[in-house]
Amino acid sequence: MNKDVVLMVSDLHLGAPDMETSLIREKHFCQLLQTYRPKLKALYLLGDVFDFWFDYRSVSPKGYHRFWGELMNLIDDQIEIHYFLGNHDMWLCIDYFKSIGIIVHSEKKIIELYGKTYFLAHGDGLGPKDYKYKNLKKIFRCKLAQNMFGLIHPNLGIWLGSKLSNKSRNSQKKEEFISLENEWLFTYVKKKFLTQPCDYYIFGHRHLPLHIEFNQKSNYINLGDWINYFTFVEINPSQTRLRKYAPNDNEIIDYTEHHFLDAL
Ligand SMILES: [Mn+2]
Repeated sequence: MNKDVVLMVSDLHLGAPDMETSLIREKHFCQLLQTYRPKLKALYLLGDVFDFWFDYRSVSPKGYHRFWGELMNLIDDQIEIHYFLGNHDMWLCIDYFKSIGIIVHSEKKIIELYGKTYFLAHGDGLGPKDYKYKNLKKIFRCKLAQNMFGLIHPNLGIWLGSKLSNKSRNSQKKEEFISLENEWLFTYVKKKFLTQPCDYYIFGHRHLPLHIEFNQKSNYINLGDWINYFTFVEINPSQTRLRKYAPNDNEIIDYTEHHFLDAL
C-alpha cells in the first residue's frame, strides 16, 4: 500500500473537561490513527491537542497514554509528525517534543504537498480584533513568563493551568456558523492571499469545520474540533478533503455541511 496520505487535525483539547470524558475522545482519535496508519505519510497536529500542557524540567502531565502510544507507533513507522503550537499548548517544551521525534512549529508555515501550497497555523491571534488575546500571547510566549511558571510546584502549576484553560474556553460549547462576514479567519485569509497566495489555508482554533473556496482555486479550511465535530483534513496525491470520523459507526465520511463555493 502506498504511504501517501497526510492528515491534519487540531483542537482535541485532551484533558478537558475532565480525564474521564477526554479519554473517550482520545480513544476515538487513536482509532482514526490506526485506520490510517498503513497509508499514512505524515500527521499534522495544528494546535490545542491538549487543553493544557506544560513541561517542567523533569515532569510532564500525567495521562494520555493511548495517544502517546499511537504517536510512538507512527514514529516507529517513520511517519512524520508535525506539531503546531496552539493557544492552549504553547508552553510545551519544544526540545523535549523534538527528542520524542516530533517536529514542532511555533509559527505559521507554508508547505508544499503534491504540487499544492498549504498555509498552516493554529489560527490564534490572526485576523481583525482580539487585541486582548494578542497582548496576552506576547506575554505568554516570552521565555521569562515560562520560566517563572516553571518555578511553581507541578501539582499546583498543572492544576492552575488546567483551571485557567477550562475557563478560557467553555470546552464543551458547540460553535455555530453565522455568516461568512463573521468568519474572522477567512477575513485574514482573503487579505493574506494578496501577498502570499496559496492553494490552501488551513487552521484550527475556530472549533467549527468550514471549507470556503474563493478566487477560483484557493481554499480556506477550518479543521473544526474533536469535541463536537470529529473533523480532520485528508490529503492524498489527487485531493484535499475535509472529513469526519463518525465514532458510533467507526466510519469516515466527507464533511460537507459548511462548504461554500465561489465565496469571492
Ligand atoms: Mn482550541
